[in-house]
Amino acid sequence: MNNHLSIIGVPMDLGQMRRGVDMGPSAIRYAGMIERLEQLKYEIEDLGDIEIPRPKVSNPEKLDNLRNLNEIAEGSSRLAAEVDQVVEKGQFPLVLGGDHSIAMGTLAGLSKHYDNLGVIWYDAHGDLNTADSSPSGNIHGMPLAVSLGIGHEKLTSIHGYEPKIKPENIVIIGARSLDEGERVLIKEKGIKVYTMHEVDRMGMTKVMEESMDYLKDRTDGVHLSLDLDGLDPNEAPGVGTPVLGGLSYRESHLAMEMLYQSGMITSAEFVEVNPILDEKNKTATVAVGLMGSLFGESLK
Ligand code: B3U
Ligand code: MN
Ligand code: MN
Repeated sequence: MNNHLSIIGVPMDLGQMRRGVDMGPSAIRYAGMIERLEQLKYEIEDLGDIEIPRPKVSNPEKLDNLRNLNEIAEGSSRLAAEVDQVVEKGQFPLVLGGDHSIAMGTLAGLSKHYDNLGVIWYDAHGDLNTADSSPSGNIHGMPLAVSLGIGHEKLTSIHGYEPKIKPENIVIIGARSLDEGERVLIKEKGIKVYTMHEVDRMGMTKVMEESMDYLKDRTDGVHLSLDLDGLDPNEAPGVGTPVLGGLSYRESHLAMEMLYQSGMITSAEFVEVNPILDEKNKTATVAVGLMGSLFGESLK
């Protein structure tokens, strides 16, 4: 694995309605991320936080069912430029959210460096909505669709090209709350999904083995986009849209350890940590623990 990690914080809370997730990067740093990763002998550069524009109105309008469209597009472009530079320098981008809308910027900065960027989307949700299918108008439910080139032009064109990723290079793990429009898109595009049903039937070991086998031959890099709400809310309560029946702490560590062993992960982001909704920084601490496993803590 790349020995040089560059940390980018993204204090973004405009992709959904619950304030506080913009403090995710602080909460994760406070939970001891840097010390933890330094112990594993990585060279770490903390690039600080991206500046996110504040919306001018306190009750944001839902422009075309896309709440805070302009500010999110602007913040994502800034993130894309920063991620792009990190990859250009040959370093591993580790992005801290912020709500999941930031993945549009991360993927925009990454994907131009790859012919076939793979994506592991670890999440209770599909994040495959468009303005037409979204029940909420919240852009954090749309970044995977946007990265496929489906959605508002202001979002799909971030960083000047589209699409960022191909449907056959995606694996979704942990899904248990998919909207109707998302189900249609998954079928139509043939996106590989391991819902909680499959995780329970097959076990996490098999899910990860299959996912990694599937991505190995078709991709030249794999991004891990880990939404903390993929985990069960008993173990990661500090998230804006908790869904019962999620991935356990143990399954998640196993998944991270297997990814470390595979050596295939080339970038990662940890999103949706909301310290205001959390219990004593538990969710940020879980996120840092998962980073430990992803970067080889128990196996290095
Ligand atoms: N699918 C719903 C809910 C949701 C999506 N992502 C999160 N929640 N975290 C929506 O609003 O698109
Ligand atoms: Mn998500
Ligand atoms: Mn989610």
